[in-house]
This record gives sequence, structure tokens and C-alpha cells, in this order.
Amino acid sequence: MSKKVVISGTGLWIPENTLTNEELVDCYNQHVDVFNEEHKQDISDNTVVAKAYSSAAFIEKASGIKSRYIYQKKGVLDIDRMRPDIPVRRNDELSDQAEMAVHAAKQAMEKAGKSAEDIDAVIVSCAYTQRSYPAIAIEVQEALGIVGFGFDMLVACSAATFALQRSYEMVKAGTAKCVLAINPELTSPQVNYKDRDSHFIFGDVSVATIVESEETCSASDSFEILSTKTFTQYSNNIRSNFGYVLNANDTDPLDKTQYFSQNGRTVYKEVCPMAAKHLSDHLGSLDLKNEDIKRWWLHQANINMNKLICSILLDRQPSEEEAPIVLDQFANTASAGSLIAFNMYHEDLEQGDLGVICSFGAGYSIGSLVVKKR
Ligand code: CO8
Repeated sequence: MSKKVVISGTGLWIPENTLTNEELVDCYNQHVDVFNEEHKQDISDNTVVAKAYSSAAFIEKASGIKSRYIYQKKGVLDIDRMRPDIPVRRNDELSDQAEMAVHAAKQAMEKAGKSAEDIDAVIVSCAYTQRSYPAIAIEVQEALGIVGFGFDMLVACSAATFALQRSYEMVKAGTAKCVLAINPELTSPQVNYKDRDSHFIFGDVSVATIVESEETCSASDSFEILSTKTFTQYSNNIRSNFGYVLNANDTDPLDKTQYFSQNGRTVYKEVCPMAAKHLSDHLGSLDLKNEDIKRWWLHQANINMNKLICSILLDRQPSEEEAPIVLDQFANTASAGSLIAFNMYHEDLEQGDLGVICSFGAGYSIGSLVVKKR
């Protein structure tokens, strides 16, 4: 009989600093006043476009986001900087992202009842890693005392679901017995806080998941992974150009063209139907109907996207219990959103209940896992 693979523990580490819409908008609008004053002549000559104010009411209505957590708040609300001020760490200190990862990993290990000796693979998967090598995953492996192997993965919004697919497949194939998959999403250094369209979108967080065989699982709270499905289709509508070749391009790494940018409206229109079809196809391939799903832990980018996807899937609006929303508190945390929702809203499910974890976004990329409460 084929080996069953389970999620046996999850961890969620939340930075202590919050950043509300009002705080962000207040700083941004001060920046607008300074910019427009400085470019007064060019604006009246029509060679520079005046910047318009942002609004907390717009942000909440357009996205559902009210606040977000941020790894380092210092610097972001300083209108002479408007970037987080994260001190450089020495090479012999734990890096920022490894530290975020370790916090979440320890919680997941505790929930799963695992110690370092039980784990033989570490995946760190996120939208960005703070350096190319050595892999953050190997640094985390060392920090936790895990013997085996680790590697980093970058799949933007779908980094978490794609890493869980890798974990599932490794346990299934026997190339690892117990995988620690971690998503330390340090998004704030790539946010252009001077851009009205995107300054409000992202937050920082770290989540971790333990994936192992049913045979080794001793956790009372666990889910069998019934199936995984991933999909990508190239799109320039969500883009981050920052990368190591900038040094050879003679390009300013702080230039606004290097940061996260998107055609948000187009993304919304293209990704929602793709995600709904992906999920229906995934469930259909398992002879399941959308109505069989008790909980939808969806990607957390925009509340209106989640409502639209659910209304396509269910032909009605889901209740808050069916499709929990965490983006109001966390904003878009790149790949981590669906797993934050899973972390916070799964304990009430009963044995045999089915759920779906799903991400969608940059790439485009879509990832889903169908899970069953054990
Ligand atoms: N305040 C006031 N007005 C604003 C603001 C603002 N802050 N921003 C825009 N407006 C204005 C616009 O200028 C526009 O004015 P006009 O009609 O005069 O042109 C009007 O409001 C409407 O603008 P939009 O059409 O852009 O507004 P939307 O209703 O589409 O909402 C959203 C914008 C919220 C961005 C929405 O389009 C959206 O959420 N789209 C999908 C986003 C998405 O899922 N993106 C994927 C993100 S990528 C990801 O999740 C992971 C990537 C990796 C992480 C990166 C980390 C940095």
C-alpha cells in the first residue's frame, strides 16, 4: 500500500511591530507634499506628474487590508528614508531570514513532537532570500542541529504550496523521512513605500510546516495530504527586477523599477478564474466536488479576489469559517498567507473533514493541496 503523507505540525512567527494603513498613508502623504513642492515647476510645465494622496479608506475597500506586521519598522515611516532600516549582521551571526525561519520552525517541531534528530530535510521557500548562498535552509539546518540536507526555493506567491509539494513527494519517494518546510517572508525590503499603488500591499511573517509519513506521526492534530497540484504560466503583470546582475547593468538598486510592481487590476481579472478552474480541476481529479470541502485556506492577497474565487467555486459567498481571511491583519505575506490561515483556523475540524490549501499570484503560479483531518 502506498505510504500516506501527513502534515503533523505548523508554526507561525509574527513580528512584534505593526504598521497600520493610517500610519503608512500619513507618511506617504507627507512624501507627496514634499515631492510636489520640490517638483512644482516641472509639474506646472507638465514634465513631471504630480503625486496624488493615498487613502486608508481606499486601501481597505480595494484590498481588505487594515494593518500588517513588519520585521523592522524603523526607517519605513521616516520620510527621508521610507525603507526599513535593518542593520547588517556579521557573517558569523544568524541572518535575519534564518532567525525568522527558526522561530516558526521551533513551533512546528513542538506541535509535531519532533526533535532535530527526527528531521532529515529542510526547505526554505519564499518570494526572496536575502542572499544567494550558502542557502538559508542550510543555515537553519545548522542552527537547529538537523543532519541531512537543505535547500532554498523561490516561487513568489506559491513558494509555500510548491515547497509542500516537494516535501510530500520526498516523503512519498523515501528520499526524506521528515521534512521541515519554512516560509520566512521578509517582503518589506522590496516594497516601494513611495508608490501609492503598492505601498500598502505587503507584510512580513514566517510560517513552518512539518511533513512526514503517517507511520512516524505521533501528533494528535494532523492532516493527511491527499493530493497536490501545481501550475505556472508566464506573466509580466507581477514583477520584481532586483537581482545580482544589477551590479553589471550599472543600474541603481534603489531605482523604483527594481522593486515589486504589478498591474493589479489585470492580475485580479486573470488570476481569479485561473485559480477557480485549477481548484475545480484538482478536486475533480479526486472525484470530489467543491461542496465536499469544509475549509478553504486561500492565498491572502485581496479579500475581493477570495470572495470572487469562492463565488465561482461554490455559486455563493462562503462563510468566514469556510474561507478564513487573515489579510486584514497580516496584509499580503507573499507565499505565507494560506498557511497563516491554516495555522490559525484548523483546530475545530473533525476527523474526515476535507480542506484545501491554495496559493495564486506572481509567475503566474498556482499551488494547491487537498488535505483530510485525521
Ligand atoms: N489610495 C488611493 N487611491 C489609490 C491608491 C491608494 N493607495 N492606489 C490606487 N489608487 C487609485 C488608482 O490610481 C485608481 O484611480 P483612477 O481610477 O483614477 O485611475 C483607482 O484608485 C483604482 O485603482 P486600481 O484599479 O488599481 O484599484 P483596484 O480596485 O484594482 O485595487 C489592488 C488595487 C488592491 C492592488 C487590486 O488590484 C489587487 O489586489 N489586485 C491583485 C493583486 C494580487 O493578487 N497581486 C499579487 C501580488 S504578488 C504576491 O502576492 C507575491 C509576490 C511576491 C512578494 C513581493 C513582496 C514585495
